[in-house]
Amino acid sequence: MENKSKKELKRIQQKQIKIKGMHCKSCAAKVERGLRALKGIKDARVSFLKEQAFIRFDSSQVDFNTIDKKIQEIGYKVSSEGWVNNFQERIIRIRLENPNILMILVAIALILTFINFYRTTKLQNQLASVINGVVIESEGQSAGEFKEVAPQQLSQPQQPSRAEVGVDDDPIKGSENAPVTIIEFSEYECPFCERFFKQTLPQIEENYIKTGKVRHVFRDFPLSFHRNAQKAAEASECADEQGKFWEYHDKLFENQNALDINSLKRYAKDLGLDAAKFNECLDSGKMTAEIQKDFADGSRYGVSGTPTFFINEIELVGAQPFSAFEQVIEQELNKEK
Ligand SMILES: [Ca+2]
Ligand SMILES: [Ca+2]
Repeated sequence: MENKSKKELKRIQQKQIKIKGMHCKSCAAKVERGLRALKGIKDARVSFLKEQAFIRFDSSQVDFNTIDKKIQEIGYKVSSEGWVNNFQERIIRIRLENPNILMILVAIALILTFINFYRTTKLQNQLASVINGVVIESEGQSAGEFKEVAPQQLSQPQQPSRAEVGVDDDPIKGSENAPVTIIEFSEYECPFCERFFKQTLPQIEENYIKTGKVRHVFRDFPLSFHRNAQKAAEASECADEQGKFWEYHDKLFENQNALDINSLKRYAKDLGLDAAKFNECLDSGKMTAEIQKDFADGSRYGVSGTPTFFINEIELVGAQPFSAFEQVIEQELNKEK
């Protein structure tokens, strides 16, 4: 009997992995859901802030390759650092019906109150979980950290209504009367935005934009940790001023590795724009406020990462495959009928 339970323990493994490219809460929630759906996964928590996942699984039912493949299927990559940790499983289960542990927790809470505000807040979160009847796992620094982030990951982004997500004054490609509008919040330095541009957008363009069913709106959401994203967005608006937004937009995604000011100016010249006018627009910061407005609007709509799309009122996050867009677009087109 004891042997059997030892065997079971051996089978259950904990791993912490680095996942590349998650830029939003809902991306992490999606990975988490995907992993949890796998047979043999006992628990999965994903933090987009740390780009990490913490997984507990039964190694007799699921192996690393399957997990790795699942993450790739969802659209992300286990980083080259790969499986970085295999810490010992020591789980302290705290339940409401165990008053001793609950009292210890309360005592710790009191001590922590005097240590600092942050730690107190953390413990309060734990207590809240206990009150909700949730089993707390607290051992191993990482597991604890994940726990704090996980509830935020799981909160679903606000679903804005059709009226709320506006096209503003931003560039539109496609028929004015198209029944479906895709509003993209994106930027030029983000690798997943590039992936959407290269792998998915051509199919949307071919099947829906050219056929008058969909119009595509591009709004700016430059992430602060991308050094050139703000200026690149401004440059694209300067190109729009001269009627060449989409050509310039394509050029930037085709040259994502070179988005410094000189390159931005060179691309304008290559596309036959009035260089003096373009440079003056870019250098003067004329479009700064426009980009900031897009960013503020996006944040208000619940955008927390790029690329984020609103297909009519439906939010789609990340560089999803064409099929994901197709499904929502078709659903919207059928509503029109
Ligand atoms: Ca705008
Ligand atoms: Ca804009």
